[in-house]
Amino acid sequence: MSELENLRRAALAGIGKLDSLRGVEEFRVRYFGRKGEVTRLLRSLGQLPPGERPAFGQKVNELRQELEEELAAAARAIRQRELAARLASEEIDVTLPGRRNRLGHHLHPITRTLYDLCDIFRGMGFVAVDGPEVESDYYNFEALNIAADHPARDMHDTFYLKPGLLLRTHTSSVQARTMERCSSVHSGLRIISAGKVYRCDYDATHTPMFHQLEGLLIDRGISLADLKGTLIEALQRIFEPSVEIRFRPSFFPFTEPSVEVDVSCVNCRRGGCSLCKGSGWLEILGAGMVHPRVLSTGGYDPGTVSGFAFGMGVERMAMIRYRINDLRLFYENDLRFISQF
Ligand code: 2NL
Repeated sequence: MSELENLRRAALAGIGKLDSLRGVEEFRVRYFGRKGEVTRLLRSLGQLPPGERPAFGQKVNELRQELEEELAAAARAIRQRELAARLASEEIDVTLPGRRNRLGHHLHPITRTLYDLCDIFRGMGFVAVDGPEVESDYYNFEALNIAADHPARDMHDTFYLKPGLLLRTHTSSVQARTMERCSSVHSGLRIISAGKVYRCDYDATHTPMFHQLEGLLIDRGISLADLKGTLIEALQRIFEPSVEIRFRPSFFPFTEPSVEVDVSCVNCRRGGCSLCKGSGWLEILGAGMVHPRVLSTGGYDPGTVSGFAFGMGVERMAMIRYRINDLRLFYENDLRFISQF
């Protein structure tokens, strides 16, 4: 009987110290498990003289019932405490104002650059024309004097939809269409065409879709001097009036002669830096006098009129303008990037 009382005291003290459900479970095993202390007492009943068995049995059962009730109460209290702690830590203040969705009012840097470029050329009398992105072989290549065996026609560069139909690889196709449409009406032409172009090329510095802006001017007596004057004026406006400009001989199938135009590095002013890869110059556009064959295909008489044309990549312009070193940033639509412009 005194052993029983000792066990009771120890057990009640143990229950008082419980502070986790795991502890409750360990306690249950220790006292009520197959080798538990209360279980052991019940088993020892058989070793008592038969006369003492009923009274002792009753005491053990009372003890078991008492401990089970205390244990259940302790478990309830622990559960209650854990719930209260969880509710406190996950509390939501429903009176807080919500987070607003940010409105997309910023112009994408490509769009900004495109608009600014168009504004400059419109200010010089050029009219913006538009045309299809799905284009025929004829307007994209043939009308521009790009022979059937020219590398630019290669399947590696051009997305063909079916024979004779493709995604335009440059916006010159729009100018070829405009020449054909307008040559019987006007003796001259002064247009820009800008938009998306597509090339089967994808790496750190090339995306399959990018933007181009091209210009075309046709009139009587147009010379390379007009091309130079126009481009110098435009580039000084796009960058800064003090920008230096360099014309280098080049080749395009649709112009003759052809030039490539460099501007002094806007970052280091020709000192040499990573943007210009140490050269001090940035290659910015290609241009030239319209090839006589392109003029006559467009319906103009190369004996009467001449013209110049130029083309530039808008992504490249935007990268130089905003000092962006990774082309991919333009296409990820990350508001943290877009919002800076
Ligand atoms: C470049 C070079 C160029 C043209 C585009 C053109 C258009 C017609 C007739 C003649 Cl319809 N030329 N466009 C001329 C020279 C260069 O672009 O590097 N573009 C990114």
